[in-house]
Amino acid sequence: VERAEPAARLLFPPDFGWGAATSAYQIEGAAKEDGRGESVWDTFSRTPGRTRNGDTGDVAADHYHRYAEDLDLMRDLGLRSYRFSISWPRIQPDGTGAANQRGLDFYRRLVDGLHERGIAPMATLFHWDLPQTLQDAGGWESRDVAHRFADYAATVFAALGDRVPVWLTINEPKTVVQNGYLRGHHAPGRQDPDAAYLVAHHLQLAHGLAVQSLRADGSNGRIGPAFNLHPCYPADDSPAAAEAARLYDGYENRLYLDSAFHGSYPEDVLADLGPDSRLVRGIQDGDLEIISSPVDLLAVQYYTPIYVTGTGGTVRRWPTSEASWQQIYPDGMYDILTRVTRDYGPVPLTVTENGLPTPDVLGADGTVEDTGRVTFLRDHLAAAHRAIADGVPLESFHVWSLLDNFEWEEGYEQRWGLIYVDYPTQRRVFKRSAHWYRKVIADNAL
Ligand code: PNW
Repeated sequence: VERAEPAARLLFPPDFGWGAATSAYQIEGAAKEDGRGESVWDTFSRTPGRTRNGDTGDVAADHYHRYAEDLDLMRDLGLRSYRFSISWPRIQPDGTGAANQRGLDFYRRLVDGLHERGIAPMATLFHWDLPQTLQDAGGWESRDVAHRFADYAATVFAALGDRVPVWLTINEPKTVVQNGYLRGHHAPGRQDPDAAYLVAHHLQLAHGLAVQSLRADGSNGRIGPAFNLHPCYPADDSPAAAEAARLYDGYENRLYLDSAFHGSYPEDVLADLGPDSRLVRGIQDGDLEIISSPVDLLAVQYYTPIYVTGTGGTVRRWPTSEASWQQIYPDGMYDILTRVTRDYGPVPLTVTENGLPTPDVLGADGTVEDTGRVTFLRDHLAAAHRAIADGVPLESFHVWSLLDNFEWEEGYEQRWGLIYVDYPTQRRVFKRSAHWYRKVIADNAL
């Protein structure tokens, strides 16, 4: 069937930051090189039974050695922005003390290579690879670790502050809390709700202290938090579902947004946790002022909505991707971007992650036909475009991920990249979605 008229093109703002994202442990490999220390993810992934097939990030996509080739791929894709993370144990092998120069040099080479290709660097300071030494000293349950993070951040700003325009503090504090400390399927593998929310507080404190470190450093970069936000909808029309969805939203979203942007924790969550919770007991005078230190932007990561029943359970309404937790719902992108603008703005927004895993195979003809990813990205970008048209100050959008990589407890089986990685040879192949995205970027339009 032929369409009578071609669909209208969706033009993006002239300077829109088309991007892609990665994180250090998921792509770098070179786990024992140039003085890198060990992180909680080395420990976790090397523990039998923790990851699919026992996969670890020891080699990953070997980006530490292949970064120059990867930079050329980013240039070929036409990226305007590249979001990566800095490995804390490469900079401070034991989580404290003098900087490891060889670690800093790697990121300096990467950042300079981005500038040479006209790509703006966006650096995340912490994407879950806590130095193991700090875990041994209590990890994020220890308030002191927030201060260690601020020192690490200051070290990074001193070395790279003149050449990184955008910094993100902590990637998805919620995922550390929920997956690391509630459900236990991420490092450090704990299942302790009371510890989990104290960890949330210390992660938020670490964020605020790092913002203050950047201001003290005096460099020009902008800084903000990176939150994965799940729109929480009532599963039905009952008042009970509405109320349960609201509390769910407190735990998923407002716990982090309210503290960082309004300087308070949500009353409903605090009441639900109770006065004896370690979170409530762990809040000291002045903490919320630190946590709500003014930021320059808010980074939003959107993957899935959640539908909450009257008893606080969840149900599925949309098809899931290969990731069982992900329901495919593009309108959620519109809802979350407009909601944060309404409730926490005005603040410039960047989408720092959006994507899905697909069952990609490298064909005999050398192509990878990830049509599901093309549809997903097109629909989510259209929703983001609609949000921009309705006044949301969205300045950039980063696909998760640039490359196939180590998907945490799922190991290498889930492929999230625009670019296929043939792990035995480390050969990179543009998937159909990469060719599609290159054209979107070149046209600045869908
Ligand atoms: C993000 N959820 O994690 C991370 O920032 C990435 O490192 C990761 O590879 C990517 O998403 C894909 O999983 C998430 O349960 C983990 O909704 C869990 C959820 C969302 C994002």
